[in-house]
Amino acid sequence: MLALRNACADILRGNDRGGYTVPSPRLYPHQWAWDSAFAAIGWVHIDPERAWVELETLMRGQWPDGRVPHIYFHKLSEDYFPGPDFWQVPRSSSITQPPVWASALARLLEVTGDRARARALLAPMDASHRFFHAARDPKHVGLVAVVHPWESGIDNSPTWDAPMSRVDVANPPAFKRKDTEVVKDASMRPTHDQYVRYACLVKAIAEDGFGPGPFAVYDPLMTALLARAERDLAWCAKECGEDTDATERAERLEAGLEAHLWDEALGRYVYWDAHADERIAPDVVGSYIPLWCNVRPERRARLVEGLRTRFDCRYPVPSTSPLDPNFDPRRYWRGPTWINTAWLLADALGTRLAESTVELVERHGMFEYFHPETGEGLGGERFTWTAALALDLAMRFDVR
Ligand code: 9WN
Repeated sequence: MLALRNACADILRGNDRGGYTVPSPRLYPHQWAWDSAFAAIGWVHIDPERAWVELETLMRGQWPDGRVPHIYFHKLSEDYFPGPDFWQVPRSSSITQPPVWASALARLLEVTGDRARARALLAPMDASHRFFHAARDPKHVGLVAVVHPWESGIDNSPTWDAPMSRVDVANPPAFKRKDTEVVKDASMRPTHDQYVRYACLVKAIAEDGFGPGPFAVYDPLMTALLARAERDLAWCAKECGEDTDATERAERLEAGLEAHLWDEALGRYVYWDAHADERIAPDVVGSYIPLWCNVRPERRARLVEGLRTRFDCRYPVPSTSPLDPNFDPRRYWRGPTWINTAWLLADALGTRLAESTVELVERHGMFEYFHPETGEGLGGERFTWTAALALDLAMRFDVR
């Protein structure tokens, strides 16, 4: 445990840029939203003061409409595509990311008991949640839609193939990728065609006044993370003696998930393209993430069964089921195992998942993602959330 703790501390300290932690020094050299929340969960075990600073810095990038941008560019440099010019925003991207920051806040408050510091973050976090209800639910059904695959956090999942094929690519903006200069094996990253579509969507979102743009897909992962974050925010507010209607908002999301995204025949949650009015159902890990929030017991049992039978491999949980025709074990979000989704499922799946996740990291290193059978480390190196969340699993599940 001490060796793991030291290795994780080394990654977090090495990726600290003074108030924020970059996800990976060469591949992702800025501040990403959900990465920062995961980093805070790791920092708590190493330096709780630094964990608070991580969340405070994250919320300083918030837009007046409440959105927490998915990337904040503290430094203006040419080391990442797309940079702020491409987003047409001075310092940030224009989309958001899965909201785990209030869940990180709850953890910090629980560990440190620092109510004053937590209280100062309640209003910005509340506003960040309201943004999703106001701007990411075009049909007003009590769910969260993503307006770009990058907003979903599981960016290159096969889920996006059908809606992305409908994106207008008639006038693509010029761009030069940086990711394939860092990750030399292009088979681990999205294709050129996918990047053209990502870029066209960024442009369309800017043309829509940073409104939703042409893409809107209701997402069980986003909805579940917000539902859980609303409950965690309600708990923090109560601890701090403040009022909030986060519990009512959580209930609305939980009801939305059950009413619109559950597929009884498949036994999992599915995605819903709001514009094409089409359900999207490749067998991907996001469909099971509602285990992280409050779902009905009989549905929990079916989700757990699905993960055990269709996602079985040496190092679970692969991002796409090995039984799904889209499974690709080395390409970004189309098959590899990621530590953050394992962490989100660990409470539901138990100690064995925590143990195999810690073993994966100890044997193969702090990579961005991993081959689910061989454990080969893939993508970016010295990856922050891999270190932060493996440490958290080791501590909470007492993995030795
Ligand atoms: C685009 C930073 C981010 C993660 C995402 C992951 C990847 C970016 C990219 O890296 O996305 O946001 O350039 O590929 O998919 O979940 O937050 O680690």
